[in-house]
Amino acid sequence: MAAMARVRNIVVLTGAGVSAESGIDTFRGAGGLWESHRVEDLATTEAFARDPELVLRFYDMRRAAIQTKQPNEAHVAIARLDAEWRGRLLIVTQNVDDLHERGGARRVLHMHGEHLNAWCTACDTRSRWTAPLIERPPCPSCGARAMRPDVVWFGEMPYRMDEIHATLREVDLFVSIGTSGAVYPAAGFVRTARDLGARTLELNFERSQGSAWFDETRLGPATELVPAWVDEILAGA
Ligand code: BV8
Repeated sequence: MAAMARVRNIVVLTGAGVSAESGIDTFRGAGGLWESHRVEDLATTEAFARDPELVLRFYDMRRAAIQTKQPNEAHVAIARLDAEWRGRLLIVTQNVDDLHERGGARRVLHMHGEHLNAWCTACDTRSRWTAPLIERPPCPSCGARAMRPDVVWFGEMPYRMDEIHATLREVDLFVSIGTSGAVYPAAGFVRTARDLGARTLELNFERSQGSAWFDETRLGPATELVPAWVDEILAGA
């Protein structure tokens, strides 16, 4: 990357590609999660209303699966950046796994929710949850058997958007890692950052749908690209 004006504030956006080498399915790649399941059948409030058992089983399977996986070198490198970067840093993840946290990252924002939280539709409480939901267990707070995955479905508003936009307004460097740029509003963040004068870098296995908006795109596996980029940015800090 060409010599940059001093970078102080970084936003990192991650998608399923950062967890792919940990063995967690991506959504749109070969054998991706959605290919064996129609999105419309699983990740919408309508689907949940129409067939709650199907949706609960889908998320129970994925919640259990992530608990058997480990963070990879990309998660660990992002955590090293988090620990050593003296400026502002926000790791906005579209992922609902907990591998950023288990890799050691702290400044993580799950804009699409988290597998390991359950959301009670009766009392609105969110509880840490690692077990299945298919049996409709009672909410720890109100006892109602009304919990759903605490995951943002299509047509639902992603979490903490005000905070994300406030951070993007101050960003100097926006780095997108392992996302296809297929889903909004996340896919639009690069344009917001660019329009506000930030430099933009994409680290991905293949060009994303938003590649044209990035100053630079590096292609390859996250476990190679991300540690190398973190070394570079910390050396120039
Ligand atoms: C909203 C949680 C508005 C659930 C997810 C038309 C009809 C209906 C809706 C829309 C429409 N047009 C636009 C919309 C809006 C819609 C949308 O964008 N749809 C798309 C499909 C067109 N968006 C929404 O509905 C959002 N909400 O707009 O609300 C609103 C306004 C007011 C009031 C209320 C509401 C909500 C979107 C969130 C949906 N939930 N996930 C779950 O996980 O089950 S989205 C899902 O896709 C994932 O969370 C993921 O974040 C997201 C994007 O996928 P990626 O992470 O990018 O993964 P993908 O497989 O696509 O790509 C992986 C990439 O990694 C690839 O590029 C691959 O090359 C790369 N890779 C693979 N291996 C590696 C690698 N890179 C590096 N190393 C490797 N080893």
